[in-house]
Formats: sequence, structure tokens, C-alpha cells
Amino acid sequence: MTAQVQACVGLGANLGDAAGTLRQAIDALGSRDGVAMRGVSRFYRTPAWGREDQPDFINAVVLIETTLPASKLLAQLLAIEADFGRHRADGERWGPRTLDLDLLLYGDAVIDEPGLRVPHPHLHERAFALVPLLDVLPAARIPGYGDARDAVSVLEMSNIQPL
Ligand code: PH2
Ligand code: MG
Ligand code: MG
Repeated sequence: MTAQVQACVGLGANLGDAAGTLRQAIDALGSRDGVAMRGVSRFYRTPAWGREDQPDFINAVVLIETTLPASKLLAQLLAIEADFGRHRADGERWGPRTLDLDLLLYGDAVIDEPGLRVPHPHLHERAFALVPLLDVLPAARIPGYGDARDAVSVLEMSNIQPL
């Protein structure tokens, strides 16, 4: 039997029917070979981080168990983004998007390869990812940083609103 790794995937969208897109993306991810859906966070409305001149996001996090190596899991996430017609309204970093799937945690692995950095390099500073992460994994640890709960405790959370 192949080892199962617990992984957390962040979902975000702020174009079109964002909540509907997230629901469909969760179904799509759970039905991929080698992926078992173990938990789905609440959905949150969150103000755009990084670039504020864009619509609010809907954010969520799922907990999965997977037999896929991290690089293969990432490839699946990118394929699902493409299936949902991901496009950026412009070429800019942190701009609006129809669907963004980010590999936040992959077991306790620390990976730093081109295109694949785990834990997600901004996870510890983003309440829109940490708050839903704690829904699915209340004891989440961010390798290299510590407890997710401690990371979120110093962030503004009042604007992370469950739907
Ligand atoms: N994603 C970004 C940039 N800014 N802001 C919020 N609230 N939610 C996101 O998912 C998000 C963001 C880049 O991936
Ligand atoms: Mg992202
Ligand atoms: Mg992304």
C-alpha cells in the first residue's frame, strides 16, 4: 500500500460565481485518483490581500489524504484550475481570478523547488488561508514557523467573515 499523506489545499476565487466554483472544484479534487477528501472548511468572504482594488474573495481550505507525490498533486491542482477556465483579468500578480488552488501543507514536508514551495510561502501571514485551515486542522503546524493558531493570533481576523 502506498503511504497516505495529509495535505491541505487553499481555494480562492473572486470572479463570477466564486462560491459555486469553489464547490465544484472541491468535487473535482475529491474525485481525482489518489485523492481522498477528508474535510472542507467553511467558506469565507475575505478582503483582497496584496492588491486591494479588486472584489472580495471567497476562500476555503480542504484537508485531503493523498498517495500522490507533492509535484503530482500540484499538477492536478493546476489541471483543475485550467478546467475551470482560470484566467486573470490582467497579467498582474495577486490580481482577480476565477479559481486559485494553492498547496498549503503537504504532511510536514518542506519543499523549495521552482513552482513548488511548501508550506505555501505566505501561509503564515494570511488570515484568509489560516482561518479556514484551522477549521479542517485545528492543530495545524506550519513547518519552519510553528502552530497555525499562533500565526493567526497576531493577524487581523475581524474581516474574515464566514458565509
Ligand atoms: N489570493 C491572492 C492574492 N490575494 N486575497 C484574498 N482575500 N484571498 C486570496 O485567495 C488571495 C488574495 C493570490 O493568490
Ligand atoms: Mg493564491
Ligand atoms: Mg496559486
